[in-house]
Amino acid sequence: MLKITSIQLTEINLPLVHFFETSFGRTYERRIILVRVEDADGAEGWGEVTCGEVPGYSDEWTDSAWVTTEKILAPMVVGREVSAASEIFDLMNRARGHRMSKSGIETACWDLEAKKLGVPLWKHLGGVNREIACGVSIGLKDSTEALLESVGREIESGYQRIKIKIKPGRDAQLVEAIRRVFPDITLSVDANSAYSVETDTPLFQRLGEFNLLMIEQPLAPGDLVDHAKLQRAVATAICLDESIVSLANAEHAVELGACRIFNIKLGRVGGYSEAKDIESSARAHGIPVWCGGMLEAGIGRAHNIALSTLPGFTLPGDVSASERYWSEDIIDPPVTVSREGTIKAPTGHGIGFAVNEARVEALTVRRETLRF
Ligand code: OSB
Ligand code: MG
Repeated sequence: MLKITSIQLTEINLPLVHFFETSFGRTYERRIILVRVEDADGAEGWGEVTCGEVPGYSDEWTDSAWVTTEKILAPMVVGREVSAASEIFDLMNRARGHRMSKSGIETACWDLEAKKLGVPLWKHLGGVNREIACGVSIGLKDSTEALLESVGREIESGYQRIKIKIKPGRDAQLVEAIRRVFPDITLSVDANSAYSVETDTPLFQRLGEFNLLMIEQPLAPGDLVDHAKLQRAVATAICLDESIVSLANAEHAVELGACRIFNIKLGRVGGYSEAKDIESSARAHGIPVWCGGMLEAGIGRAHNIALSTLPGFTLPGDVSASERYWSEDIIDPPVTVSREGTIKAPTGHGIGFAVNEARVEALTVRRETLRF
């Protein structure tokens, strides 16, 4: 039995070590909502809402997530009794969408449940990978030289796969420049929906010459049909990110032939219940998956590590070391990556990292608690 008696929201402002730029814009500082849930026994769990500061990647953003969680979602969960964390997502099903907000609460409940059981969350989820393979996502830079330098540094650190962001006008020439210096590295591109099948199919055909592992989300999120057209026209595997917000989307993508790989993000799909369903469906269909990132602080990062231990996660994800983002993370210890480009699944209970509450306090700009 699980009965959440309070949900506390905390907004922290956390400057990035280096700005991060995608086809939809540049971020210097994160505004992150942390979710702390507590039950009648005083047990606690932590989650992180992974939306951005503007509705660029998805339609959720920090302020919309705050009011939605406070006024709509938390009241659907606080004081309700369910048999397990796996039922929390369904408690919120009268609210359409807002999956990142739902995920903040849902993942916190899974952490609490694993802590009460006295097991690492990744084991509680059915994880099998004791070490996860790590790649990095490199944003758009001010110059090609800066990009090449960044690629070199990440390869030197041991990361197993490099992904670069592209946007119209800054695509093939970046890939070509990287391939000239690094002919053999495992390389992907992520377009964050910036292209169209009508005008850009020849570009993606040309990218086929560069032995890319995948092309991530070239077209609009809702456009599975156009992704299927593009996948038929190009040699490189298409990976869907923004398009896959539910198990139904994932199965439609497979049926249409819209991609050959999925990126799974906890926030985008509404938490572990849906993420696990997508992972097992993908595994049944022979679709490899990997865990995406949303520039998470430590709590979100810890949840991504747990998710990545599920058996279908066979490709290096975007889960990387805390130090790439933060001068000091909000968890202890921070996430570190081995020379082989791996992260060990933690042995501690729940998410397996302690929340540094003094650090959180110092970064807090607002707090709100909903009680039963
Ligand atoms: O598309 O994967 C994406 C960051 C913000 C929004 C969308 C994306 C990303 C990343 C960064 O690629 C992944 C990370 O390092 O957290
Ligand atoms: Mg992406």
